[in-house]
Amino acid sequence: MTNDYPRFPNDCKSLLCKYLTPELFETLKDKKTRYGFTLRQAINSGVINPDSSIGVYAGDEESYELFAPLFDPIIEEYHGFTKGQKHLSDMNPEHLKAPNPDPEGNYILSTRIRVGRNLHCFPLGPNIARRERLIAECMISDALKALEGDLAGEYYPLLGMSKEVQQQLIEDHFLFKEGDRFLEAAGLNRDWPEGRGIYHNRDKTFLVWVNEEDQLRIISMQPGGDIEAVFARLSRAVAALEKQLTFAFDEHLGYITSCPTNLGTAMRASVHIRLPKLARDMERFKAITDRHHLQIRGIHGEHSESEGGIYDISNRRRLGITEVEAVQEMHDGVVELIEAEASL
Ligand code: ADP
Ligand code: CIR
Repeated sequence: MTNDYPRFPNDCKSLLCKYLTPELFETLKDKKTRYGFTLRQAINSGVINPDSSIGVYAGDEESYELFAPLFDPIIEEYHGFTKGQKHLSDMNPEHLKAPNPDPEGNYILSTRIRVGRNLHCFPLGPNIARRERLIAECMISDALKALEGDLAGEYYPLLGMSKEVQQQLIEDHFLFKEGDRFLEAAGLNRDWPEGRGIYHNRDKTFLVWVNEEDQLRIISMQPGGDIEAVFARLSRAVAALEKQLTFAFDEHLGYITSCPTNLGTAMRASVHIRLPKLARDMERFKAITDRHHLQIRGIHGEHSESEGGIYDISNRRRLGITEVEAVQEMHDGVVELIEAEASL
């Protein structure tokens, strides 16, 4: 047994700490995918950041096979999805029954649904080479140029964007932030900002992030709680992009993403919602979100805090359920959260 097993603090709660035993480390530590990705790279984010909730990233599709003894239990615990299951997709907006839970606009500030996608012929972000990232950017921006109607827009590379414009886009919840320490340790910020950018239509209701955590984050968002309209726009946009790009997909794991929490639908459907009274009783708040498999985030995305009683509420599970089911879970939970807030 070697002594290069990583040191984790005693109070470490990440799924990496939970499942990476010294024995498993020993079994996997010398393996390398065809694209050259290793266990040490896969776990670096969780080793450097022991406060990670998960702590692992894949460098390519093969990582999920080669390091399966580590990834599988993490995937199972996060999504409640087991090895024998097959992942099914359904992005048909007609199957969704999600009328606006807040037609008067008292609680929901905005709705956003995103999916992650990666090109099937490239390694994932943690392992992509500089030249490959630039080629991916070129392929994606070309595909975006062909979009029409309300999806038509412009691609804005991060390289050359003024700091003021970048900061404003981040504050307005349209653009990814810079310097995320979890992504940094995963190798996802290499050669920053080259190869990264954002596409959006005129109204900023349809956006695509290029080469952040995944090669594409396809986003539909708008003020208010019209979840059905947001989903329908996303579904249309994904179908239009699929005509031009081939995305990495596996029958068992669904859409392949760099973080195992995004596998499957790669979908996060969220509302920004004002719940100041319920927030004073976090036990009740969490009982509702747990029952509906929802995640609570702060107002500036993952690892941020709530401000003014406003929360980001989204589906937690993304694999082993369809896109329609993921959005339905979010909708049904939000209806119950609003009922609870209104009763207080
Ligand atoms: P991701 O959605 O890719 O998991 P984050 O949690 O980092 O990433 O969120 C990205 C950005 O999207 C943040 O600025 C966040 O505040 C914003 N956002 C998320 N949900 C909503 C929403 N329902 N309305 C407006 N902005 C949102
Ligand atoms: C972490 O482990 O905390 C980060 N690498 C982010 C994990 C993704 N979080 C999530 O809940 N979807």
